[in-house]
Amino acid sequence: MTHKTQIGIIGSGPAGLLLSQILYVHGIDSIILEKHTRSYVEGRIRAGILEQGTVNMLEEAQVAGRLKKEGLVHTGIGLQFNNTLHRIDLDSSNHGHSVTVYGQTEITKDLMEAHADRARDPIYEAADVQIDGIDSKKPSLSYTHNGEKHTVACQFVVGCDGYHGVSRKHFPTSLLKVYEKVYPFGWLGVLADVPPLSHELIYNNHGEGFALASQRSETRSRYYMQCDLTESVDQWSDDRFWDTLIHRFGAEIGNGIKTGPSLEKSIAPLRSFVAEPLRHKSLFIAGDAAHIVPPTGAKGLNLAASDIHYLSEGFIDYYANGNSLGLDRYSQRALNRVWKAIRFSWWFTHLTHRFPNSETSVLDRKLQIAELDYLVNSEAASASFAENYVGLPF
Ligand code: RFL
Ligand code: PHB
Repeated sequence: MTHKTQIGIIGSGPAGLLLSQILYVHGIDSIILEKHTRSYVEGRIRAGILEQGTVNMLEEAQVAGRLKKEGLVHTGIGLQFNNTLHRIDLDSSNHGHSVTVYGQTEITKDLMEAHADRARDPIYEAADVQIDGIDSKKPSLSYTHNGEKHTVACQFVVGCDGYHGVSRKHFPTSLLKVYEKVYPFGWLGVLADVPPLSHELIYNNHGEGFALASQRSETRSRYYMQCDLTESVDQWSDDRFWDTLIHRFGAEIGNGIKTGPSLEKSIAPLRSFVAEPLRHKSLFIAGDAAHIVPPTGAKGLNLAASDIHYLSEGFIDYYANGNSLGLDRYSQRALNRVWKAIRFSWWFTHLTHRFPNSETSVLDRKLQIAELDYLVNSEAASASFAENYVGLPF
C-alpha cells in the first residue's frame, strides 16, 4: 500500500512527535513511523527538566495545557560538595529565568494524544523501516506492518530515530563526521512514589561518586547515582540503592530522603556524541539521532526541541513562501547551539563525577572542589552557570 505525505518522519520520541505536531499547526502534513508500540514509547522514563525554550515550543505546538497546570517551575538548584549544600539562583538578574519539572513521559503522552485527536497516530510497530531516493526530490520510506509492505511517498525525510536509529547510516561516510567520548561510568536511576528530598534539585559531588536528587511531582522522586558500568540493575536492591544514596548525601541532608519501593530502576551509559552535518540532500536528522549529551546538564530533550525549532522554521518558510534558506541553514544553526550544550554537559559532568583510575585523582579532586567553591561564591561564575542551565536562547 502507498501513502502520501509532505514530510516522512522516523521515530516517535519527543523530536519526531514535536516536529509533526508543529508542522500540523502550520498546515504541513507528515507521517511518523515508529518501530515500538505506543505504550513502550510512553513508558520510557527519561528526562525531567525543561528549558523555557522547550516550554515555548510545546505552547506553539498547542500541547502545553497540562504542562502549565502540573509543571513545577524552579528558579534555583542545589549544589552539594564537601558535605555542604549551596544554592545557585537561576534568576539572579530577575529576568524571570527558570526551568520546569515535567517528565518526558508526560510530554510524550500529551503529544501522542494530540496526534490521536487529529487522527494522525504515528504508525506504531513499523518494522524494517528503509529510506530510498534521498538523492532525488521524491524520497520514500518503506516498512512492514502486520506482515504487509507499505511505502510512504514524501518530499523530505526527517530521522528522529535516536542514537541507534537507521537514518544517520544513510549519510555518505565521506560526508558525515562523528565526534564521540564515552565516560567511564553510568547513571543508576530510580523512580519512587515518595516526596522529593527538597523542593529544588540537588546535584551532589561526593568523593565516592555523583548523586542527584530530582523529582517528577510533589509526591514522586527521581534519584540518580553514578555507578560502575560493569554493574547490572540486579546488583542494586532497593535497600542497597537507598543506603548508598543516603550515605552520599551525608547524615545531615541524606536523612531527609524518604525511601520506598522503586517503580523503575535502570542504568544508562554516559556519552558525548555529535554527528555533522545534520542534512544530506532530502534527509535531515534531529535530536538523539544527531547528538547525545551526558544527562548531567539536563540538555538532551531540550536540544531535540531546539533542533525542531530550527527545522520546523525551515519547513514552514519553504511551504509558505517557497524559500529554502531556512532548510539550507538548519544544520549550521542547530549545531552551533548543540556544541555549546555539549560543552556545558561535558564540563558539568567533569565537575561533579568521580573519574576512576585517574593517576592524578587527588589533584583532580582538589581542582573540582576549588572550581565548585568558585562557582557558588562568584556572581559571575554562578550567572554563567545559570545562563547555560536555563538554556541558551534560540
Ligand atoms: P528518542 O527519545 O530516543 O526517540 C527515538 C525514537 O525512534 C524510534 N526508532 C525507530 N523507529 C522506527 N524505525 C527505526 N529503525 C527506529 N529506530 C529508533 C525509537 O523507538 C524511539 O521511539 O530520541 P529523541 O526524540 O531525539 O529524544 C531525545 C530524548 O529522549 C533524550 O535526549 C533525553 O531523554 C535525554 N535526557 C534528558 N534530557 C533533558 O533534556 N533533560 C533531562 O533531564 C534528561 N534526563 C535523559 C535524562 C536521558 C536519560 N537516558 C536514559 C539516556 C535522563 C536519562 C537517564
Ligand atoms: C531527571 O529528573 O530525570 C533529571 C534531572 C536533572 C538532570 C538529569 C535528569 O540533570
